[in-house]
Amino acid sequence: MRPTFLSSALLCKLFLLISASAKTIQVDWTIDYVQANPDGLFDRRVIGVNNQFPLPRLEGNFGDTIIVNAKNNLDKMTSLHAHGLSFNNNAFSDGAVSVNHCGIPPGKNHTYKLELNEEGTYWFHSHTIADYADGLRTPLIVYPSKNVSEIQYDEDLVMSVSDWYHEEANKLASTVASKENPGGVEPPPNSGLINDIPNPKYKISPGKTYRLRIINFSTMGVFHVKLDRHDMKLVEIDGVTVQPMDVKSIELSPSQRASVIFTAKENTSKNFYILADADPAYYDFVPDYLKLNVTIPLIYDDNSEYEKPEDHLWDTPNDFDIVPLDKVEYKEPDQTFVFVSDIKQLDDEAQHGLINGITYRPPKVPILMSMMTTGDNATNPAVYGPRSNAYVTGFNQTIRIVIDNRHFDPHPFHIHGHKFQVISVSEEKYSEKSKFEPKENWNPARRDTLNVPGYGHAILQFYSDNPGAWPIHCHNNWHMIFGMMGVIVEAPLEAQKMYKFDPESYKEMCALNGFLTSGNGAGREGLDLTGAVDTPSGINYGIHAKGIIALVFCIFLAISGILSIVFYEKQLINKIEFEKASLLDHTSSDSN
Ligand SMILES: *[C@@H]1O[C@H](CO)[C@@H](O)[C@H](O)[C@H]1NC(C)=O
Ligand SMILES: *[C@@H]1O[C@H](CO)[C@@H](O)[C@H](O)[C@H]1NC(C)=O
Ligand SMILES: *[C@@H]1O[C@H](CO)[C@@H](O)[C@H](O)[C@H]1NC(C)=O
Ligand SMILES: *[C@@H]1O[C@H](CO)[C@@H](O)[C@H](O)[C@H]1NC(C)=O
Ligand SMILES: *[C@@H]1O[C@H](CO)[C@@H](O)[C@H](O)[C@H]1NC(C)=O
Ligand SMILES: *[C@@H]1O[C@H](CO)[C@@H](O)[C@H](O)[C@H]1NC(C)=O
Ligand SMILES: *[C@@H]1O[C@H](CO)[C@@H](O)[C@H](O)[C@H]1NC(C)=O
Ligand SMILES: [Cu+2]
Repeated sequence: MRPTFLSSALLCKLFLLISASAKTIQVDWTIDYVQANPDGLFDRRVIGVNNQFPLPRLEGNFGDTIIVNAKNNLDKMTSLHAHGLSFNNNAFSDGAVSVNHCGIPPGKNHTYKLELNEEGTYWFHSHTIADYADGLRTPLIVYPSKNVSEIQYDEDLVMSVSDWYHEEANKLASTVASKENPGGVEPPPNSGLINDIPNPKYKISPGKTYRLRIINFSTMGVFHVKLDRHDMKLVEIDGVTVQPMDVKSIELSPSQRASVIFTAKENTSKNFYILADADPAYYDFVPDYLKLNVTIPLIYDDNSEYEKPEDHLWDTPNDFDIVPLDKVEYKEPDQTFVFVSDIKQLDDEAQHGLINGITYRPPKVPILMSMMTTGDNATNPAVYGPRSNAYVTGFNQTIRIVIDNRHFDPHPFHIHGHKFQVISVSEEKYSEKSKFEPKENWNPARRDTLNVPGYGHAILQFYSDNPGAWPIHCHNNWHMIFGMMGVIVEAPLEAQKMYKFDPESYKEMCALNGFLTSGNGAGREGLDLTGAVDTPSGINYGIHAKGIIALVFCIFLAISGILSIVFYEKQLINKIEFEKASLLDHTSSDSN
């Protein structure tokens, strides 16, 4: 195409602007265990970087590239993933073990390349078992290329919220999976953490305008955040800049982000609090020691007194009222997938996270590598192996995904590689007749993580312009460990043209983590899947009648070994009753 004089001049100017300032930022990270006491209550071993915890923050401007040269000094495999970045043209750096990567073996190095082509608030975390719950996570901030008139502010503030365990979450992941935990209950955290430190506080200056970027690092907790007695305007969700909207409170599910703008008061005679309340409805049970409501000082003057906070009404904006600043109009889908998500028992007498009846098990060859090495057969989902939950899309298509949640737990679903449009979220059971009304000129909210209500459903859409292999999984880390994951195999034939892939160059590193680097899901040619990972399968309802359920929360993501848990049905029923009760409690306290 020959650009016109005007547009080429413009493009040239833009390019010069970006390239003049675009930098490559190199960081050296040695990942290792360190001692830390992040909640001020308990000293423990955590996963840190360069002998530090919390981790160094990653930040850059739009157009920059961050190169992370990571050395794994742990005694086990680990990995790193930049949550929310699209990795367009860069799918091998997404870091999801068994999907587009093999993970970093102990003692080895790997270099991740993060191209900052999307501005906003992201986070960088491990994608291996419970490593991120044990500390391997940090904010990743991409500062805007230009200041839009709607969103003006003087300074950035960053706040992470998360739940925290005193026991190592990686150990919990294996005891959750043993006879020692007969209830099969997801372990409740010991505390809530802000910024991964004991006594976080924010010092602000009168009259200044701030952008507070909030990131939810939680394993399972949902938080409601409010700046007491300050007006908040929502301007970003999950890396998508939105038309400013007045909000009273912000709810964040695990891995979601939001930015709010607020202006500090002119008067420094009082200090205030930021309130971050964990929602008890999302825990199996709330132990006495768990402090749900955390307050963080918002300091104008160290000598001023604190104003007692007003009641915090959890009044979060609805995704359907949020409008992205850049318009992407709603389209009818070209291809639709329905994902029935559930947690059920399979023929190994164990309980698993399921998508369309299949629990994800890592294939012998990471899916992106099969995609690159199976020629035309890459468009056949069977090629990726029987437990890979692979769904193949075309190129440049509008893809619709329906998540039909058949379980009582809500699931915060996350897709790699895309910011999807939120088309519908409903507490009602999904059926073919489930309807939503597309609005005229609709510019639906876009985000990368969406909470799908218990026994409800959600509909989301994205445009398949990013060839690669992208996990779609529940970001409740326990559920992900249970295998609640599928993989979008996006435009495989385009991916083959786009990437040069040499299986040899990955062979050594992958072999150390138990992976092959070419062929189908079994590492063979064509559709010969002899020896592929092919268990467990079948839903065994018979066991219920016998009164005993064995719950094996099977592996996930290339972690070797099976996490298993055995428990009695009675305790499962107790758990369900408990969840119902706490939901009821929550609803009644909310309406007070
Ligand atoms: C491995 O990574 C560490 C930490 O970034 C760095 O200091 C070291 O030089 C790297 N080693 C190699 C062989 O690249
Ligand atoms: C945006 O505005 C802030 C505050 O005035 C300034 O620090 C920043 O450099 C501006 N960014 C750009 C890209 O102009
Ligand atoms: C973070 O996600 C957890 C799990 O869904 C949720 O309980 C918590 O409220 C979220 N936090 C925020 C600030 O939204
Ligand atoms: C600052 O606020 C306090 C209490 O809200 C008030 O008593 C005082 O008069 C105010 N001072 C100024 C300079 O406005
Ligand atoms: C936490 O804050 C919410 C909202 O203000 C309130 O309804 C709830 O009772 C508080 N919970 C506790 C345990 O203090
Ligand atoms: C896909 O979309 C891109 C960007 O709009 C365009 O350059 C390309 O020609 C399209 N390819 C196909 C096969 O539709
Ligand atoms: C695709 O699979 C078929 C059936 O196994 C096989 O005959 C064919 O050679 C395969 N094609 C490629 C390109 O591997
Ligand atoms: Cu879930």
